[in-house]
Amino acid sequence: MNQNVHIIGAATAFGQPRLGVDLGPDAIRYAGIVQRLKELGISVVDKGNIRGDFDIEAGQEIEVRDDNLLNYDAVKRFNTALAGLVDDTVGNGAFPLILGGDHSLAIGSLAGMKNHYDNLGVIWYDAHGDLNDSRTSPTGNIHGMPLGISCGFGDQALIDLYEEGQKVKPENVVLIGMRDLDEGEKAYIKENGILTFTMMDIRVKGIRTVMQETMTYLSDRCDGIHLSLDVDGLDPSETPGTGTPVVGGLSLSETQLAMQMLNESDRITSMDLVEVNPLLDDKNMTAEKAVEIAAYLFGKKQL
Ligand code: B3U
Ligand code: MN
Ligand code: MN
Repeated sequence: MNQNVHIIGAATAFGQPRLGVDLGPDAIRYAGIVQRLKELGISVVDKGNIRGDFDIEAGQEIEVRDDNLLNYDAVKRFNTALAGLVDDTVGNGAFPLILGGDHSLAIGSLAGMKNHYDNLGVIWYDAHGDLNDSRTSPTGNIHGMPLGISCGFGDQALIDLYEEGQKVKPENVVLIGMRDLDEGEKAYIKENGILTFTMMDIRVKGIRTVMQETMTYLSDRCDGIHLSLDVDGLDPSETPGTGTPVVGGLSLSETQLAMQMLNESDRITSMDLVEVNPLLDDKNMTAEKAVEIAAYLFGKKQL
């Protein structure tokens, strides 16, 4: 693992309707992320928050368009700025740790990574596939679309954001924790043969086997591996402070083991830690779990 971490606060709420997820990066800071990583011997630089070239206003009207892509321009501007920062971070030899913020930020983080990796692998640890486009989305919320967009599916200007073309190949993607997939997403997974571990698969195989199979699959084909971890991948009893909780998720201890195995693989190049919403939380426990998850990725052990 790269021991030189740059934290980027991606303070966006534009990919979904609930205010407060833009406060996620600061909630994770208050839960002690910088200190915890430093205690593990990691060099940490906090680059502060990015909001794009605009400010969010509480109670703002959502920009409604007839194409089922809510807050389209704001999402596009925000992610263009984020992609540039991620690109520079990797160019400076650091590991970008992107704190969210809603999951639409992965459009920008993956676009920034693409400049450095031709065969970027992606581990999408989430209750959701985030593989919709405007046609298949039941909500129009772009946080349900970033992985599809990064794979070259959906709105062309978002696909071409920062740099023309698809950022990730569907065959380099692994989905873990799935339990709330829309019909269009299921079809996309089947058509593209995306390696998918539903919660049912995890209950049958165990998280250890799932992570082994994930890394065996990605290791040979990929030059870098980006972990995009949505805290709603965990069960809402563990991480209640998130906008679209789904029961029946991963436990913290399963996630700790998954992170420890990723640490030992020494292949992870970058991470999104997203969808922490302190306004929906209970005493900042979701941000505290997020810190715990990051600590295991960077080498924390129980003994
Ligand atoms: N699949 C639904 C729900 C959803 C996706 N991602 C989150 N929620 N967080 C959608 O709106 O696309
Ligand atoms: Mn999710
Ligand atoms: Mn997500």
